[in-house]
Amino acid sequence: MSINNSEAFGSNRVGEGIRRDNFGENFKWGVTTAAFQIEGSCAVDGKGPSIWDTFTSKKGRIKNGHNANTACDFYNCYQKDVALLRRLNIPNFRFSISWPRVMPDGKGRINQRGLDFYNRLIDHCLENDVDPWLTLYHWDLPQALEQHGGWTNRDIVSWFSDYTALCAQHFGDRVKHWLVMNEPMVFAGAGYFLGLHAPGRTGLSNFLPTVHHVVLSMAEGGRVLRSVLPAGAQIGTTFSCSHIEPFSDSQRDVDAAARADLFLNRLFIEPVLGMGYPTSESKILKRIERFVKPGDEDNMKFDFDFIGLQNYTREIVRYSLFTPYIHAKLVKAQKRNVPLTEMGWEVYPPAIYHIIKKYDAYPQIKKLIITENGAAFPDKEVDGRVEDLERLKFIKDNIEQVYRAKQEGAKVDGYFVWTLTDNFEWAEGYHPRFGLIYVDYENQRRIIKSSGKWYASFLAGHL
Ligand code: GCO
Repeated sequence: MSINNSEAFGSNRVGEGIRRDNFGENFKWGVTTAAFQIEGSCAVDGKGPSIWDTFTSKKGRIKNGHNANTACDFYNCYQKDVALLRRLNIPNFRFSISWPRVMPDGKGRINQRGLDFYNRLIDHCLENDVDPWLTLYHWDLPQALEQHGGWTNRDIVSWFSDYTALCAQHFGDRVKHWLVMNEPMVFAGAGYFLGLHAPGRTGLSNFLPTVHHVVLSMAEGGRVLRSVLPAGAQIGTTFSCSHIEPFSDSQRDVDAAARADLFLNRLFIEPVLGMGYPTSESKILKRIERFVKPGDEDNMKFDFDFIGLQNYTREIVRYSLFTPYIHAKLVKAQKRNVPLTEMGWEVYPPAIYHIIKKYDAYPQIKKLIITENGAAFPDKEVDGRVEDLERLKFIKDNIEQVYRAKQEGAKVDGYFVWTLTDNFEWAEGYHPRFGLIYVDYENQRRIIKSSGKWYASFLAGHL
């Protein structure tokens, strides 16, 4: 199908007529998903419960009381979804392994039926010329480990290391691209400080040890992968990144924006790059030192082959006396009279350009891949069609901004849309739809949206 972009969207200032070819042959195009958000089958074939199974079963945690017990039924429908990937010409498919599916208690016992599922999925991708990109941790910690303190317990570094080794041993012969963690700041911040995500813990006493153990595990995961995987495997990890601007030029707002940047954009990556935690710039963060043991500084580092950046919007930050610890708050997009997505996030494609430039400036980073970018809009199915022109424009505009950065010499080498099908959006339940493909949750019917058709044409080189 062809969509008349110029008619629908006017002229493109940034990337007039941008084509896949412009990015070169080695640029990786893909789409990203996460186990808990799509798989369902939460208690079959020997899978253990995850902290998200527990969290979603508690009253009042998820909007509309939704859970992910069935989600997109990907566990049973994976062949159908891989066929859709093919139809959309998407060459790279990023998905995550559910830790409790392969190790029901998080450590020790191995669940062969869980490993078999991922073997089938990986093989099916390869048979269809789709390259699997595997994320080891996309937030669904085994509940049994939470019973032992989860990420707040330093022993998790060795639990995670064993889990990583298991995956590397079983899938490393076929999977070439590996991502250790997905967005540590989001799961540490929302899950261990604000209590909005699983496991629902709050406060600095949970957050700070979590940060440190996640950083150690991320680097350790990298080392384990490097030691087990065949030469040539590409090892990365991903970070949530928000382009931040101060609300005004006042020194107080500028300083507040810098503090927000420290937590949202620098906290996890700098120790991994060998720069240590930015403790000299934050009194609160200095308290993390009580969890750091001799030798940790070295073990926090790992030389990743690529760094995944995930960006959705920009944030405007202002000084706030009443926000504990960081005295900075986000000025909600709803109050700024700007275009919004269904998540209430500002539609601002240049954010991804600024983010690429920001991380490109770290000389230690070898390669950047946009491992997630996308948007939720209120999709409507009309006569079997979903005309999501806002999402189409969002993705196209963001790709143009990636190109802008690439043309200026940034080391960005890939772009993955979040996400293939509509799915379970964590605490927001099923209401926000991010997919290139619409899901009717009543009957698991899929409908390729206009954005999906556009991406397919773009990837085929027809645009
Ligand atoms: C992420 C999240 C995704 C979200 C997406 C939209 O990695 O950012 O894990 O799972 O669904 O970001 O909020």
